[in-house]
Amino acid sequence: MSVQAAEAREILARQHIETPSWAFGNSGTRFKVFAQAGVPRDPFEKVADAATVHRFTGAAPTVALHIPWDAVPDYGKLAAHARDLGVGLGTINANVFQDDDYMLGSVTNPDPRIRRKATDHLLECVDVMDATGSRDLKLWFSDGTNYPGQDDVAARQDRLAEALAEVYARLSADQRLVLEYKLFEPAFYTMDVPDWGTAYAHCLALGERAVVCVDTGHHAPGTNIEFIVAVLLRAGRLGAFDFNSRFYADDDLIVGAADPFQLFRIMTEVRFGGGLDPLPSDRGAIAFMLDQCHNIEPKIPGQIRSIMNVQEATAKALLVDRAALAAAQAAGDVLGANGALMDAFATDVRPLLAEVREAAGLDPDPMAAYARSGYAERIVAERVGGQQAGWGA
Ligand code: RM4
Ligand code: MN
Repeated sequence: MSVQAAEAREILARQHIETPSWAFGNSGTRFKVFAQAGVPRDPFEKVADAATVHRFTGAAPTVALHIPWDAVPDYGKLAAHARDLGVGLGTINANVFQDDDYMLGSVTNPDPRIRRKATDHLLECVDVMDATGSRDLKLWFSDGTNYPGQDDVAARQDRLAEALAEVYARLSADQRLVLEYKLFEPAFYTMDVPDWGTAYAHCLALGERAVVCVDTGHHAPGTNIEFIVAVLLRAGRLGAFDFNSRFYADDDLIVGAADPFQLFRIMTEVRFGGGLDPLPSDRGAIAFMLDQCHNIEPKIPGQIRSIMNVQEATAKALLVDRAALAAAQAAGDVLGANGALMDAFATDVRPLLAEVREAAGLDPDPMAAYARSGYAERIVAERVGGQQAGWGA
């Protein structure tokens, strides 16, 4: 085995990808939410499904929560339940986009009462983090305007900065604020955090534990996401990924389904920027997360497939011959340099990943192993009655 393949194996063996609790609940578009049999009724069942994804992939040891979708009276109990099933609770995602009060915005709302209410929710999410031991608070704001003149654009930035500063000050030294941006939707004229530059500017003002989340679905068509990744990594502010695929807008499809080449290019920049290097502790590590909805496909296999797609893109990125690439770049050999990347992308990495799984005591084919396991049939039989979880839009 080449040194390159040996190193790739080692990095792949410890790659972690967080699953989102909401991927296991019912979801849909604004036209229809299709309920699926066996869907979790509560956060405990969501965690059980996340643990099942980890059982077959060995690569998804944590699950992200969304508050209040996953609100429980006792977070210690939920964390213990997760531990019993072999996983941990990860990022806490705040939700200030589903209350009637937030029609004109949450932390940027012109009404100070509503701003207070929204900021208080964010602070409560930090309380949840304290109870779950989570490192990251992920903030995505639906705030924005639909019409020119609707509100003062700069004043909204001031209100946002004020709320973020209050939340940042509440975090402990080992917690991070992860700010996510999105180009448009639900606001269609201005979003208050529309792009990485705005997110980065707020993070710079806050301090070094404020970092940016790149949700791969949250860009204009044709955006060079890997460039953004390289720039943020260089600045030490790439905090997290929300992985998903888009054909048109924020489609939330399985990562790597629409454009595996783009995912490869992203993971290549992550590797080059040191984002896959071993760290002394997990404190500064990039959070690789899925943020997806499985509207028409079964959810647990959808998550397993997503993990495998990220692993494949990562494996290909790790197989780029960096020495050959650097030599070609230094010599101004445009086609040679491009060829070094394309050779890696063209490699079938599935046998390598199968070996990595077998070495970890896993089935080399997680999709087939899950299908054989009977888990899908069991949850359909057991989860009868009650109210299925869903994102409630
Ligand atoms: C948003 C954003 C957030 C996610 C919600 C459900 O579009 O991507 O990360 O928490 O959707
Ligand atoms: Mn997201």
